[in-house]
Amino acid sequence: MARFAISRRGFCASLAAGAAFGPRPLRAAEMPDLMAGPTSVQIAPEGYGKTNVWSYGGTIPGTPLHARQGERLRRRLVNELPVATSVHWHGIRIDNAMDGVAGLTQDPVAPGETFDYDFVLPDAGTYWYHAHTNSMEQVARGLSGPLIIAEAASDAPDVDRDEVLMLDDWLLNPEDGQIVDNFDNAMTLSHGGRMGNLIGTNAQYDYTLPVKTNERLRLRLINAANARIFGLRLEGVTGWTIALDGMPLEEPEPLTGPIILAPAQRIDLIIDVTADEGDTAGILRRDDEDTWRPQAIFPVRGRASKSKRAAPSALPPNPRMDMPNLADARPLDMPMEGGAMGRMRGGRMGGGMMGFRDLMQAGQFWSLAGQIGLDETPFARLSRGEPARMTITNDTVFPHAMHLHGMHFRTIATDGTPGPMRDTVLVLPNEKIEIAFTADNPGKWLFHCHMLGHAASGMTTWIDVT
Ligand SMILES: [Cu+2]
Repeated sequence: MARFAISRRGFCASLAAGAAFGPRPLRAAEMPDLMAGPTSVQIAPEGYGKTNVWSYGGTIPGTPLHARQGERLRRRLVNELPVATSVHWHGIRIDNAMDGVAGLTQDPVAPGETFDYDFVLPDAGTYWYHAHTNSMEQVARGLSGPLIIAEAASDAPDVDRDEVLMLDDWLLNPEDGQIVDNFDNAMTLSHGGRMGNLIGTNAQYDYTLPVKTNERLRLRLINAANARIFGLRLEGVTGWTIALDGMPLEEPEPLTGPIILAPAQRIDLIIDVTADEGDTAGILRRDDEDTWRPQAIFPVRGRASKSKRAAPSALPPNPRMDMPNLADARPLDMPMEGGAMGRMRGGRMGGGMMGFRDLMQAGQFWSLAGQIGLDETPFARLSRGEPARMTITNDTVFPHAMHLHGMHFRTIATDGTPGPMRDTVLVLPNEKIEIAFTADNPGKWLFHCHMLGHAASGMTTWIDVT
């Protein structure tokens, strides 16, 4: 398990000592490497060989990063890929310079070069990290990993085990089991996005986790897929949702209906295994034919020593979870247009107006508030601390998972009730939703669709907080 070999105090003391003699390079223990490079892993079923992928640390999912709330995370990205890259720390309310968005917060890191990521972790919870340079290709090739921030030891929930389940899909050539490399396929960009033909958990299509009757587990589900929305239900367990996108719910919510997990979203569950020894519990996924297939198989082997427990209590809240001040909030309007079967006539791009036909020629299919792709001018400029409420209207026939960098938001129901804090919200076709947040983190923050092909073909904009 990757943990810091040096305490924060120790690090500051060593920096102070070093300062007397001028700057010196950080030692490896203080800035561990995060290697991004090509490797091959067995993800395809038996009979196929290994699949060539790009990964962090040589594994899929990438090296799991673990730290404790309030600590600093330090990693030296070492780019051993044949292409430039950068790392985004998804959901971390981070120092803007460390956000990893090539072209907005940093230059892309060229092959053979390094970049030092060093930032504070204000929140406990389930996060993830992934490439944010040509992410539609780099994430699909495997560049993502879990980032788990533990609560203070005294606040951690009482569970027997804590498991990370990274859900993903892979588009593999059925002939040779290699990744299909038509990442900018106009058909997928203008429709629902790149869907894999091999779906798995932690890069195993038959992921199996043996459990015991009455065992209590914390499950951290992360949707790392490019475009797939997972519809899930659990069997053989009773469960509660305790956090969404890293942020604790005020009260654990009993699991009744299915779980919808859009790309980049996370959900933390507490589950108690109710199935008997010899039975199978698990997580089922609804497939395109509306049948339920196993996403994670939990064979029940033995009985935990403890009997059935009381319902879990809530996680301790993270800092800065106050409700945004809706009365004084700046209204922002975010219509989403485009895609196949859409009504988009054209939009602003590169400082001028372009018609839909020209946009299609340029491989661009979507707009956010009339703008196609990242522009020099932000979608909105907010003062630090200013509350904002944004109406997002999906005028397309496809769902979109909208992600705000640097700050979490709350959805606001039509009756004004604020929902849980999230960093990614699913907006269904023809749906209109409202989100509200306090612009309490200065910097240039991306706002984009996390269907990564949509982001690459128009659905990317930014908000400037000064
Ligand atoms: Cu989208």
